[in-house]
Order: sequence, then structure tokens, then C-alpha cells
Amino acid sequence: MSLYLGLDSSTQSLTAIVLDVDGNRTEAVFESSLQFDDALPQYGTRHGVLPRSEPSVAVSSPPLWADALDVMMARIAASGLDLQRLEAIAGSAQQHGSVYFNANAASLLAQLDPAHRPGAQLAPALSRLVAPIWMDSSTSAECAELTAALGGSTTLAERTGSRAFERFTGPQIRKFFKTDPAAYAATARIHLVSSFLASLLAGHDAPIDPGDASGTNLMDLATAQWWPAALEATSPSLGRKLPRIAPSWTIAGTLSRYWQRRHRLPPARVVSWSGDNPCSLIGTGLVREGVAAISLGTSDTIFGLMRAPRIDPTLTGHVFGAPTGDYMGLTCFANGSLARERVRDMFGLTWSGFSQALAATPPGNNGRVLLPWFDPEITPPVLVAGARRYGLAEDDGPGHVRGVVEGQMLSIARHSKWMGVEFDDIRATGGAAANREILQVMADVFGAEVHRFAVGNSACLGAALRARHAHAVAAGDDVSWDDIVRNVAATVDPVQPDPSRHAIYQELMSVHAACEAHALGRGPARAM
Ligand code: XUL
Repeated sequence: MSLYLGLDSSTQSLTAIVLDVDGNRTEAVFESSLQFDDALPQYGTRHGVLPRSEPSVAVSSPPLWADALDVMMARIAASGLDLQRLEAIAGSAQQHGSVYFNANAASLLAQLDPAHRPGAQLAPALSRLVAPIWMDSSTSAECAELTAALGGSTTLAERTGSRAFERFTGPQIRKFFKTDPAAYAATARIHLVSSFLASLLAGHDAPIDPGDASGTNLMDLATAQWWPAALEATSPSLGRKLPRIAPSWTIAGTLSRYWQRRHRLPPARVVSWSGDNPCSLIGTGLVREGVAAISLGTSDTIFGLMRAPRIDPTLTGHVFGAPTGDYMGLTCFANGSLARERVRDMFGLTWSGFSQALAATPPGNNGRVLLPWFDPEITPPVLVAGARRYGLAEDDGPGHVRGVVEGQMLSIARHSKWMGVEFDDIRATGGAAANREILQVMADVFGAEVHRFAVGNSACLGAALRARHAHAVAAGDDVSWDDIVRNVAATVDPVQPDPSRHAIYQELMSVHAACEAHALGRGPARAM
């Protein structure tokens, strides 16, 4: 009956999903994706990033994101769907990136010419032509300054959910202010990627939701409002330059005349956008405590909903606002797929050979432990790469296969305990979730049922579900998050934990912790 559009503007691509909701039935009736590099080659991005002058600097182009939205809206308009039924649009965006508007932006946004693409029209609204994105790691000095000004890393984490991180928006804004004070002074509005795209759809400033605002080091988690001391420590008059923070289900406006005329779209409600991680929380159905998603991608990530904002005492994890109004914990591990591939290649295995080796080795690996830090690791922080072996012979292929998977799963389990949540249900996503043997180790380590999650883009699905939720709230309907994610978050073919194997891993936790402490204390070991 009613259509809801979710958009996901990620680092490399833009995806759209349209849900058709009729009573209890929800069906995805449209899905499309475009790669920025391929669809808009004139911007010269590689994997969505503009050519780099320094390896630590990563910037992209707001006009590119705007034009990508235009390409996608044209596809949706040509889809044959009855778009008069489109009620609401919400979005998900890569977190932390920032867009700098000058004083012309407000009138330009309201008066875009529907005869032309938005990108070039927006360029005169920018006080900074490029947008720093989450891959930028060039703000260590600013992180140190903000940490010192705000009472240290623990205080910063307790107030904002994270210690200072280079990619977070506050340090990025401070660097811009320090390096280009004139352009900073000419900046009237600083948006996140999420609120920039929502503003573009609505034709005026959209608020930032707590999910994405918590990726700035500037939001007070307890009040879900900007933290005055952090704003002051970052740059002059920052409070006046940032949009307000408002709940994730806030209606920012209706689709502006620009989009209505350009693509003959209806005046659908434009809902606040959020970050991709908060949107994935909804898209994987994590609307209660006790369910976690583990994404096995280039990096491995675990996240789950928390009712209370508990902080990781080791300061490696993040607390973000959740689109439900709760909180979410997230911990990231750099050595994900590449570490698994490294072991596979070291012993000349195929993925099926990798699975066979896993099946042929005993749970617990006879006490042998591999800490697979082939690349510098985020959790725990390891700056000098090098895998560490305990009791594992260099030529023991099957032992390494089990070692890498157990090392990863034990690390994920140990370093997510700070969330204070016992997980009884895990949704596994990402490429390696296709491997049932890996999921068996996951189930046994956590003692939880593991569901392979069938949806490709959980952030985009989450955005579409958020559109539905916000529309219902605005219409005064009493709808629960459980209802919103029911059926959509249906999973297939769960992997059951084995109690005896779980007991082995419970014992191994302390062995793993001891190996890790030893490896960290002893400094860099021999690299493989
Ligand atoms: C989260 C983070 C990434 C980006 C990717 O802190 O930096 O997950 O959101 O889009």
C-alpha cells in the first residue's frame, strides 16, 4: 500500500531500497546501487575518494554525492513503481564526514533549478570544496589538543561515547579552522554527510540525529545535545555553525520542489538521515538488548543495542546513539578478511580447503593461540603489525586456520564484554558469513545461536525501515520497533552452539587474554 524509500550513501556507492508495506506484509520492491567512480567518472574519485596528496588525508566531493542522488532518483522515477504511494524517505550515510556551507547555501538549496543536476549548482554554496571523510587520519595533533582541553580521554569517552579519534568530526573541524581560518570564518553551516543529503532533499537545513552526532566527539551522550565545552575547545562560534540535534525520527520536511519537478516525485516526507552503523542496527533487526550483529568484512565489527550508555574502559569501542532512542556499542577489528585470506594463501588453500581444515581440527586448537595482527590492529591497539603465535608451529597449516578464526572470535567476544550485554542471538553479515564452519566457531565461542543474515545492504534497509517508523510516528500510529523489523529481519538456517565446545572456549578466554597481554607487553614480535 505505502512505499518507503531508504538511501545509503556509503564511501564508494549509493544504494536505494523501496519497501512496499501493506499491514503486516513488507516487501522490497526496488533495489539499485551505483558506484561513484563508474556512474560519475568526471569527479575523478577512486573508490569514492579524491586523489590523495598525503596518505593520511582522505577527502571526497559533496557535489558528487548530490549528483549521485540525482542519478538514483532518476532510476527510481523510471522504475514503474506507483510513486504517488511514496510516503517517506530516510537515509544512511558514511559517518564522520563533514560538509562546509557558506552563507549562500540556504538560498541556493531552496532555489535549485530543476532543469539541471544539483552538483554544479551546489558548488557556490560551499566554503570548502571537499569533505574530509572517515578514512582521514591526519588530525592526531587536534585529537591531542581536544583531549587535553576536555579533561583527558576517559572524560571525553564518558561524555561523548568515544575518546578522540582522528576521523571524528570535531578534530576534523578543528584542523580546518587551524589550517584555513578564512574559509572557516566564511562557513555558515557544517553538516555531516547524513544531514547534508537530508538538507538537499528537503531544500533547507535538516537536523543531525544522535546516531550520527555521536560520531563527532561533540555530542553529550546523556542529553543528546551538543556539549558546549567540546564546541568551545574545537573552534570559534561552532555552536552557531552546527545544525540542531533532533531524534532520528524527526521529519526534516517534504521533498523539495526541485526533486518534485525534476523527477515528478510526490511531496514525500523527508526523515532525518543517520550514520550507516546506526542504520545497520535497524536493518539487522537489533532493536532489543541481547542481539548482536557481527560483520565479517575487510574489517570485522560487532555491534548491538544498549539501553544504557556504558563505556569501553579500554577506550577502543564506541558508543553511538541508536535510531530507537537508545544507544549502540560498536567495536572494530582491523584484521578481518585480509587476515583470513593471508592464512588461506600462506598454506595454498582454497576456501573449501580452509573449511575442511577448520572441520578437521579440535575446538580450542589444543591450547594453541594465534593473535592475527597481520596489519596494525584497532582492537586491541597494535601499531606494529605482526601475527603472534603461542604453541603454534610455523608450518602447521590446519592449526593456523583454526588459530586465525578462534583468535578473531575470542577477541571479538572478549572486547565486546564492555557493552555489558549477554548475547543470545547473533546476526552474521559480510562475505565470510557464507562460511558455515566460521559461524560454528562464532556460535561456540559466544554460546549463542548464529543467524546468517540474508540482506545485502543492512544500512540501506535500516534507512527504509526508519522512513516507515518516522512516518508512523508522525501520523500518530502506535508502532513498535519489534513490529517494524519483524519479518524483514527474518534470518535463515541458524547455527546452534554446542555446550561442550562453549565450555572449552570459556576456559580459553583467560588463556587468550594472557597471550594478548603478553604480546602487548613484550612489544613487536616476529612478523610472519
Ligand atoms: C565508523 C566508521 C565507518 C564509517 C563507514 O566509526 O568510521 O564505519 O561509518 O562508512
